[in-house]
Amino acid sequence: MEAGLPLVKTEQIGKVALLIIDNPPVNATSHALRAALKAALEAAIADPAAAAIVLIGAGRGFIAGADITEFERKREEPLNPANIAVMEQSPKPIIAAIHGHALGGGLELAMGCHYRVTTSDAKLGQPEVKIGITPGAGGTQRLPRLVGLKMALDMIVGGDPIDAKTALAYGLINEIIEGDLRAGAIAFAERVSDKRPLPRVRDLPAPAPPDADFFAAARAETAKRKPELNAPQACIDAVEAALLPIDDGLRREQEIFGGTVFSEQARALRYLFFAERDAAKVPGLAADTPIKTIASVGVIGGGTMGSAIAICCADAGLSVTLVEADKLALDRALATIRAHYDGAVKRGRLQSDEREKRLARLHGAMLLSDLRGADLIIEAVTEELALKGKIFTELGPIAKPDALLASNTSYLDLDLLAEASQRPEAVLGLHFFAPATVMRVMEVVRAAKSAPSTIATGMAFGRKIRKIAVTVGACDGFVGNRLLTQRGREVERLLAEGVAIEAIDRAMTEFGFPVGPCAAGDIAGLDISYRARKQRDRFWPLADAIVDAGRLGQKSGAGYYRYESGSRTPLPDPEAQRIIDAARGSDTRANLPSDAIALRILSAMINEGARLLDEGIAARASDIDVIWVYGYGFPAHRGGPMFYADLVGLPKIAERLSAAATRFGDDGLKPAPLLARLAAEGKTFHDWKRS
Ligand code: 3H9
Repeated sequence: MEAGLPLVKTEQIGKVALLIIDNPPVNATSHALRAALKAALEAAIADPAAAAIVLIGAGRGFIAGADITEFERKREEPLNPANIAVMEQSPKPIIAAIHGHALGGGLELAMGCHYRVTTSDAKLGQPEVKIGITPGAGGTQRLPRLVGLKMALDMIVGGDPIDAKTALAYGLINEIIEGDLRAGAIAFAERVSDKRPLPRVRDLPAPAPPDADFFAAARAETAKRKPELNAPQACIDAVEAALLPIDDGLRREQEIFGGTVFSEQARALRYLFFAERDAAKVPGLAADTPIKTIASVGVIGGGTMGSAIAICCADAGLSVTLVEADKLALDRALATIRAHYDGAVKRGRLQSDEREKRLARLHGAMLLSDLRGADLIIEAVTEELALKGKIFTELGPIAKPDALLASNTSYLDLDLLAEASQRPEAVLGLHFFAPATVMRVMEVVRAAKSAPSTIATGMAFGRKIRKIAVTVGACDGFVGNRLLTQRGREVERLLAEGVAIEAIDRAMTEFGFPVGPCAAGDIAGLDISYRARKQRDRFWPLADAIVDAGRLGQKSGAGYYRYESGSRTPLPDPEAQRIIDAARGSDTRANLPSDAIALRILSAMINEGARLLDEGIAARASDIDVIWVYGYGFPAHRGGPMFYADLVGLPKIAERLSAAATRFGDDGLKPAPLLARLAAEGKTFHDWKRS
């Protein structure tokens, strides 16, 4: 028998009512689903034919949580707590049958059931903290009662899910079903249908803290690791409320949830959640665009970047051939890779047998012709057009006919490389960010003649190596480095006005960047941007003066800061400031407040973002944000430069830029036409769509 509610279907199997939650793609508990679930629960509870009720998800998982899109406005009843109340008052046992994910509100609903069974590969978690909120349907009260305070705190403050085996060991679930979940859950339901009293999580005793300073220690540790974020601390407050009688704890949880859900940080993190997923959708690329299979990758160049790219590929199970020009360089690259894996084993991040498997996927070679079998060849040699051009010319006839040819260039003309290869349709840019093993984003650069399937395959390759791939157009610097150049230019202007190096960096770290722009330059190596400027006849006298003084950053022991031998800690260095002051011909200091410095730097970047949208290099503002958050350490809780601009208000950004253009007599500082237009129309970058 089947009764038809659209989002929750009920099937009666013997004496068990099976409630199938079917709200693709992830069974998020939207308002419609919550209402349908309430109706289905009430009907099954009232139905004398049902002795037990099983809740199961259709599709690839149980429930991924609340529908995040609804958090921008007041959510309508019935909310999940109402459904949990119905379940907890049920005189019949209710069993959650979990496969795939039970996350957030999904796990909260499951904990409102009397029993939980899962497949062996199920994952259970409270990831709310990752979108800047606390659990809001009893998770902070029921989870500690089931698994203890320590585990609950780890799960709720960390946000990472646990696997079924761990969940069973901690008492979060009652059984792992081997084989068919539906059949196993029904058999479980039949077994417990007569058992009374019904076990309810709410009836478990409030957990006791393991020691007196348990919560104080958790707060201190979280403040140290995530000083800028509000939600982790709010999560600790909510879990602490589990010491109260359950209804008092639930009330406290609601207050705390209400305080986080509309916060700027939560809005920014929610925005990023969808921005990341939107980045996967490439405008103009048909859904049925053929994607080539990439099983083997050739990497040319075993420097820092090439080695890291090879590691990313080997980590993802791909076979990699790394080509270097001579034996010495090749041995050095392979030793770097081995050292990377040894370090991971030493830190407990990798099992030693897994290290051996990954190393076994890596082969060294010294001839381009060794790449003739590769499905994808990524060139990652020094940023010199002549050298790269020569490689692409040679690759054309060597690579197999359907291979893709990619360059990791950051600035050079991809179309020239494409033409050199004689198969421009197969050429694309794959721009990784340093350190490539850590940074999560990758620009997939579309050259003028890149075939749609080349781009679609580049995006699929990005997913395969667990990067957030973003398609961008080809130009000098693509998206990320175009903004980086504007940031550097504004830093140069601030230095010229007499703002101190440390004041600039402090302003940006106070804004939330892990390091300021000057310290970041020291990490990257100041000679790299210096060379790029010289190639473009770009003259930044102050930045140049630092490099001309032989200060290349961390690698030479001094840049904008000085570094003690073996240390990466930037130490303020009066000598660097003296070099800058000598180059600007003044040692007067300008004392701008941090927020004014940050706004100036960000406005210059935002203006460039507007130009990138206008030029079609970036498809949407959120792509720029994703690239800057995951490629350059822009603070995620601020959403990215373009989201930040919308938050501050485009008129204010435009006004600031106009004032700077007048003050410096530089038309290049004027608001970009798109920014000026949106500001005048009272619109946001988020509203903007390419016509
Ligand atoms: C919560 O539960 C609060 C509670 O305490 C209750 C308070 C009252 N909502 O990631 P994918 C979309 S807060 C709306 O690519 P995967 C997603 O945008 C929530 N939409 O798949 C995408 O759409 P599109 C706590 C959602 O297989 C599509 O589904 N839960 C939601 O790589 C596929 O997503 C979380 O934070 C959602 N909750 O990964 C979990 N989730 O195709 C959030 C996904 O149009 N979700 N979508 O781009 C995830 O972590 C992953 O989606 C998951 C699947 C691991 C489940």
